[in-house]
Amino acid sequence: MTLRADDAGVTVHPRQFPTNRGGLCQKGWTAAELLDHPERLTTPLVRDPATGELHPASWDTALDRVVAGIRAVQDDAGRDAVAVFGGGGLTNEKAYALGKFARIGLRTRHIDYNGRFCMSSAAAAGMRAFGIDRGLPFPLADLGRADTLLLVGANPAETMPPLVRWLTEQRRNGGKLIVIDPRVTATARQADLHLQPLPGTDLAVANALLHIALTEGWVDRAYVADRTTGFDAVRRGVAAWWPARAEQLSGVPVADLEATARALGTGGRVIILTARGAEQHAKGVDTVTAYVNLALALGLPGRDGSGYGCLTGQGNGQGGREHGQKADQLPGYRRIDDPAAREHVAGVWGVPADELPGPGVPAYQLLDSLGTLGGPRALLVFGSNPVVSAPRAARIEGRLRDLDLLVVADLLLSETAALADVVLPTAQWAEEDGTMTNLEGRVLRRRALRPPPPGVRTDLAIISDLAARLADTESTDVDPADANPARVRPAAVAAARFPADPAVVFAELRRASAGGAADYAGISWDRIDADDGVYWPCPSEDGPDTPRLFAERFATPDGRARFHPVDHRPAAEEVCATYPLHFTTGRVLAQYQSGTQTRRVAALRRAAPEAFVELHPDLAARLGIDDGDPVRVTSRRGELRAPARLSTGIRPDTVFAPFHYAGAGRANSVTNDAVDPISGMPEFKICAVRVEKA
Ligand SMILES: Nc1nc2c(c(=O)[nH]1)N[C@H]1C(S)=C(S)[C@@H](COP(=O)(O)OP(=O)(O)OC[C@H]3O[C@@H](n4cnc5c(=O)[nH]c(N)nc54)[C@H](O)[C@@H]3O)O[C@H]1N2
Ligand SMILES: Nc1nc2c(c(=O)[nH]1)N[C@H]1C(S)=C(S)[C@@H](COP(=O)(O)OP(=O)(O)OC[C@H]3O[C@@H](n4cnc5c(=O)[nH]c(N)nc54)[C@H](O)[C@@H]3O)O[C@H]1N2
Ligand SMILES: [Mo]
Repeated sequence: MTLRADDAGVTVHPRQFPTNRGGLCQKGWTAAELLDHPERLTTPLVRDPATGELHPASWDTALDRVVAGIRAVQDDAGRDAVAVFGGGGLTNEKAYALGKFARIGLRTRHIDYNGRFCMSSAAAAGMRAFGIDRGLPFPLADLGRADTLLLVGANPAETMPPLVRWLTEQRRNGGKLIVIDPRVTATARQADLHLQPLPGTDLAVANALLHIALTEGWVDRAYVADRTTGFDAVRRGVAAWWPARAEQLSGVPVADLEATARALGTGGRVIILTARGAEQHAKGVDTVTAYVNLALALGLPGRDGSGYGCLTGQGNGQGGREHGQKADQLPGYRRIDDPAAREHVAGVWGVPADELPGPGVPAYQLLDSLGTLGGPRALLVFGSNPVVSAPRAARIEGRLRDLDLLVVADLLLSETAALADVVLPTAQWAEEDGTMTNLEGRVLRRRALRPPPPGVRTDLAIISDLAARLADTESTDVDPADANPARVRPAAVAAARFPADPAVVFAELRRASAGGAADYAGISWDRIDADDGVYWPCPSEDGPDTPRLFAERFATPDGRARFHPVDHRPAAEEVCATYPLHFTTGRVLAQYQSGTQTRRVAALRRAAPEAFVELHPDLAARLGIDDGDPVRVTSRRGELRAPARLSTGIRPDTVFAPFHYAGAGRANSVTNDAVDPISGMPEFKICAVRVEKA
């Protein structure tokens, strides 16, 4: 199968590749249509203060405006008055350059990225249990061999179509697929067993599953004794989660809990995977931890063909979280508050370690502080559209409007770019080289197929240009205590520090990551080509890479995995008489993320033209709503208007909407901005609403 997008000059053809076996989803093969889309940005835009409108401008004008704006707020309010917001779709090279630019170009502590809305709960749970965060600690192909595969809050049939081949293979091999989702999704329809809990009750379900495994004697005592610590507290905690109690809370029948526990506890090769349905909660870290506890008690992690993993979402969801876009992080998955990490990275960057700022704050907290007293007054956005994708989006939209300076680098005029003072047109996937790291921790090449359109620069070139201009205008009165001549950086030095060539950036990333958890030191572009991808950690060029983690030890100081006792707690917002229904959100096959790109592709627009509100026919009847009727979903924060879509596949106490749309159909007008205390993950997957015919 080879598909060619009209006039794009680029042909996207699936090739035989071990990860997806040549599979490519509809979004993949229509992506070429965007390359020469009429709405593609090909010139910078600058807002005219008199008219308030965006006008085309030269790169010089646009970049001068950015630099003047940054200088103004930093001179007035200090370096942290400028913030950077990145994205998990950026290549490793860009994510790395952006983190470095924030820390030593802008010298601000404020950088975070949309992965906080995506991967952060599973990442934090993985770190605390295993001492490392790699989505899958084993190759994807293991899924096809699993006797039992449990998917918790994941709908790969719509969100990761290439992965479905492994599910099919698993079934063909006689394996059992169990899906936990409040909706009968395309994935749940393929399952042998579908558990349909109330949103936000996955933790209780996991504790009950472990309770049953303990009662039935399915816990792997030898593994627990040899390879883990902390089981006793977990055992005591789950003692209170007898199955009938979990049924009462979640609505999952005891018989289904027992059947699931049996399949996991007696299944041979067993894999447990979580995705956003379980993770995007104010208790996301604890919920993932409950499934990790279950996996550890059954002796799965590190056992051949078994384990726990998280289905990483964005194009570079894994690599994007390793090289310094996170508020608390330096390249190689190092911590910015670790003195040894600071020394190492500052050495690679050629600055004194004490010049590196400290940790910033997680994404939602950052966005919510913009333009407020003491908060950042300028924001640079690369690869995200928070006006659509942030929780409680109307409030965040207001924060963005309060900024002195909003700069957005994008290929299209996203809803966030439309609010910007300066919009910088950037290259996209087919127009630049780089690397991405997939959910298996496998570093892959992304190749330029053609140059960017005239007038468009790559993100790396934009960062390089900005660094040079900032150095040129560096004022010594930013911080008089720092007026040290050794720190003055002329433009040429700054530009050399921020090379625009991705190959040069990758070479530096390798050195910066050396010795870190996500060690890329031994990964060269040539080796990636030769081996069809290289799994980190890979510390030396002539040494092996690491397709499988945990076979002998975990990445903790004592080599043992750590149990953590976790208990169910209610959602941050519970239903009440005024807001009696549960609202949850997610994705549809034909739209991607905030929709900037996919809402502009005709075939995808036809397939999924507008937002909808999915509700059960019994609920609809009670509310006097027919299929297709316009409905209003209201929460304490705002409302969403979209046509009703009746489905017996959803619980009658829960309504669902996709989050891909802007305007009246924006699901995030309704969502709750409560966040997980450990990961900073917002509670996208549950809040309380009222539904009416509009
Ligand atoms: N088509 C398409 N594919 C995508 C994307 C896209 O936007 N569109 N985005 C990519 C990205 S960045 C990501 S992160 C992944 C996300 O991939 P998934 O995690 O598979 O996607 P979601 O639809 O957000 O959530 C999965 C399921 O969680 C269920 N759910 C809701 N609340 C709960 C709950 O409380 N408990 C449980 N157990 N389930 C619940 C929803 O009904 C939904 O079916 O997809 C990636 N792939
Ligand atoms: N209610 C609700 N909200 C959610 C979720 C949910 O399940 N429910 N899921 C959350 C999740 S998991 C995620 S990942 C976020 C995603 O939401 P966002 O962070 O908004 O991510 P995208 O929509 O992918 O935005 C990417 C933007 O960057 C642009 N872009 C693409 N490639 C590049 C590039 O290389 N460089 C630059 N400079 N720009 C580029 C695109 O055109 C687009 O405008 O949404 C979160 N929001
Ligand atoms: Mo995501």
